Amino acid sequence: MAWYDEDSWATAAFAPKGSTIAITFLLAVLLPILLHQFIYRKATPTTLPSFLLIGPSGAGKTAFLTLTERKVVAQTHTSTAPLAVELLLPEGHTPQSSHYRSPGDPAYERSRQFQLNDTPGHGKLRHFATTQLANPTNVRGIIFVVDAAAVAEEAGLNETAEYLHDVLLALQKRYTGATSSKGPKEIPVLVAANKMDLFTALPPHLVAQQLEKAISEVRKSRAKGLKDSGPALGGEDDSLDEDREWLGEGGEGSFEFAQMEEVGTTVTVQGGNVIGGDGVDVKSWYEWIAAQL
Ligand SMILES: Nc1nc2c(ncn2[C@@H]2O[C@H](COP(=O)(O)OP(=O)(O)OP(=O)(O)O)[C@@H](O)[C@H]2O)c(=O)[nH]1
Ligand SMILES: [Mg+2]
Repeated sequence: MAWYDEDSWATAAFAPKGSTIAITFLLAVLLPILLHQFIYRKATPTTLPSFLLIGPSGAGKTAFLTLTERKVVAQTHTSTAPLAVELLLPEGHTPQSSHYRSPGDPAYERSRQFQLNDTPGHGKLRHFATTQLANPTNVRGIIFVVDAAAVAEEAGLNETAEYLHDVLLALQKRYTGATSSKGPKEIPVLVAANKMDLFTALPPHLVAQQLEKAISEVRKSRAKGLKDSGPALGGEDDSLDEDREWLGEGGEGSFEFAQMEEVGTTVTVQGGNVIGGDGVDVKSWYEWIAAQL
């Protein structure tokens, strides 16, 4: 039977038959639906983009979280356990991905949702933060909260710098240790210089400067510690050099936050205060969060 015969499939496909009309109708209706589902299957995320709140004890992490959640300042206590809260970006800030969407759009509302993960800052409880850092699935950014008044003093500055050094080093290791050729997703860091309402607080640019200086010192002393422990460990110098973890660019120069860009981490320092007599100012932090969403 040739294709042009009267009872061939080609003739049937063009004939005014009931079955032909039914099949054509079904195709016309189902094809766009299936296509839509195929294209948009990934567009609705099942888990929210999250931000990690890290920083030394008493910096104001939990205060910032409660402020964002309840819109009012509340009394906080030293945290002993991590806390994850689903939040909505406050009015007046537009998520980066929704700049061309109108506010009524459901996709716009969805893009405003995010999750804040608070971690305890006490020295003995930092494993909560480190485990989250080691496996940062869905983490869009890290908010490192700093007490800008505490870093004006030597002890506070050193504690903060050591913690920040370890956080940045963890991010660097994750980047350099990645096996995929594309490299892992970039994780930006916001250094939130908190407590700007206090008279003794350093302004943001000084907080950045002091932290860079102190991190340089931490880096130097860590490298020295490794070298000193070399013979005791029985290792050879070469092997030691290889796994030496050096934050930022090699060499003995000073550390700058800009060096982190090479390993996929942009560090931004922004001032603010969660509590204060003259009102709360955390706008620049929300702006930063909006830019990552
Ligand atoms: N003056 C002033 N005090 C603040 C500010 N933010 C937080 N505080 C106070 O700082 C103290 C510590 O704040 P928390 O948010 O509990 O600190 P944390 O970072 O969660 O500390 P841990 O839970 O121990 O890691 C609280 O008494 C807050 O009231 C601020 O902007 N200005
Ligand atoms: Mg806390």
